[in-house]
Amino acid sequence: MLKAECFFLTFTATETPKMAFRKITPQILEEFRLILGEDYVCFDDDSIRNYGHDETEDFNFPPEVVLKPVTSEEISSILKICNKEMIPVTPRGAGTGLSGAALPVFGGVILSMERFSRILEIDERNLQATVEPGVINEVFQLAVKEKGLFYPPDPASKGSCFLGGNIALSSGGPKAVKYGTTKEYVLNLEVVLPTGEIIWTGANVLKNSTGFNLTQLMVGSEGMLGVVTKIVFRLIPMPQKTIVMLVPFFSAEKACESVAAVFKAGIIPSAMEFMERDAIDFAMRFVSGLSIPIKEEVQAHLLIELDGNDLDPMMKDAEKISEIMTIFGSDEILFADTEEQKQNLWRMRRCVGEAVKSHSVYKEEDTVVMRAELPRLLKGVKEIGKKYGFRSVCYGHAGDGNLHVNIIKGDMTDEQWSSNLPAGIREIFELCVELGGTISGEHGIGWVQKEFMDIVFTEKSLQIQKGIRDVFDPHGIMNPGKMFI
Ligand code: 2HG
Ligand code: ZN
Repeated sequence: MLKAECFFLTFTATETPKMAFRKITPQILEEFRLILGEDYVCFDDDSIRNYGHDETEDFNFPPEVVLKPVTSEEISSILKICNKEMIPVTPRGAGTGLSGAALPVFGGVILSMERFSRILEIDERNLQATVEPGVINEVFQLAVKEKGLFYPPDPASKGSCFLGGNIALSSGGPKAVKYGTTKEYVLNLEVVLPTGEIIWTGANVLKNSTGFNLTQLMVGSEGMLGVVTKIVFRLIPMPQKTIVMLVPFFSAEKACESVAAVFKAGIIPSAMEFMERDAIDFAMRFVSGLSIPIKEEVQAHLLIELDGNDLDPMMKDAEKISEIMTIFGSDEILFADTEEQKQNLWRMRRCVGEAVKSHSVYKEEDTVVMRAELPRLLKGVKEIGKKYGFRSVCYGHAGDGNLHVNIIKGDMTDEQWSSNLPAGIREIFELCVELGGTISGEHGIGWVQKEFMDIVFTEKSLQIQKGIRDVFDPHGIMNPGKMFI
């Protein structure tokens, strides 16, 4: 027994082994019921199954219990118990994540933020809003749009993802190329720490040079440093007009090459998306009523959007873009004439991820490089695929240099899939770093990418990141098993 105890003592919190955690006892369950009420302490089969997965491959890890708090104080009481009793806690938003960040890999508590669903204030005087983390992204966008205001971050899952999850993963989406990602809009956060204290990380101001930036440290921390319970966002005025164009190319690499040329010409589109031929084919088959004529020899498309309030300069930019596209061998450009046509083109782009994944076992990589290196990244991905025998479908936010690489199992054997793939993925990520990039642009590290963190960070850098986590979470109970091996 002594040896076992010594074994526990040699581990630091960031390497918390499963055996360091304890099971939830009936007494602890009773304490949770006293805090939340019977209805919000769930361990029925459906809850255990439904809250054991997110949108990452087919992983499912059963939690011991699903807790549904509605106040910061309730969360504080829960975390104090879990911290004392060494019970792992996985905070969960809508479960739309793609890197396994919300998987309860050590069982324990799923802390669902679904009841934190209030928009607390839209401050039109200061162009700010205070919301709870369980508000759906698009619900918030539409609420501020009614007041002529704009919250730009728009992940593909905006119709279902929670703002709290967008904070946890530092989510992006098509509009990031002009407006930036979630982190650019976060001014202040109320956070319940793993040890139960409730803090605000910053202030509701646009400029802040006061102490370390705990607000930005929380963004992208994947629920490992605490539970966000209030968010103060900055907002901007809503642009009134858009132009949307779908540009076909006979070469996918040429499509990628044309991207940097648009920005070099001084134009910043509000979206610049890339879809390989397979991606658009999958999408058109996946969503009914969405079909556009595509020539046999077309290999890729760019979906480009311009926004603003004055059509004249926007049209001039569109003409300039058309000239540039022609230089890179584009075919005839489709301009969406009506709002409905624009919506349809966006519906097609937004369903690509789901459409591609519905076809086969897959591995999704969220690669990102300097924008002008996109052609070399795409070429490299295809060469690595040939070398290891896997097919990929590529699409994503070309304007950000953020390419989603969906590796498709197809007819690879299980043996090939499990033995070849990690080496192939590692080569893709090494290429990203070679091209000035990194291994995740917006989906995060979570459970599925943690083995590749050494490609990007030195041991010292990883040690510092783990040390920061230990300061926030000395017992390693918050979302354990994520981001670091
Ligand atoms: C997108 O850009 C999203 O479509 C989802 O980031 C990507 O599901 C995916 O592969
Ligand atoms: Zn994306």
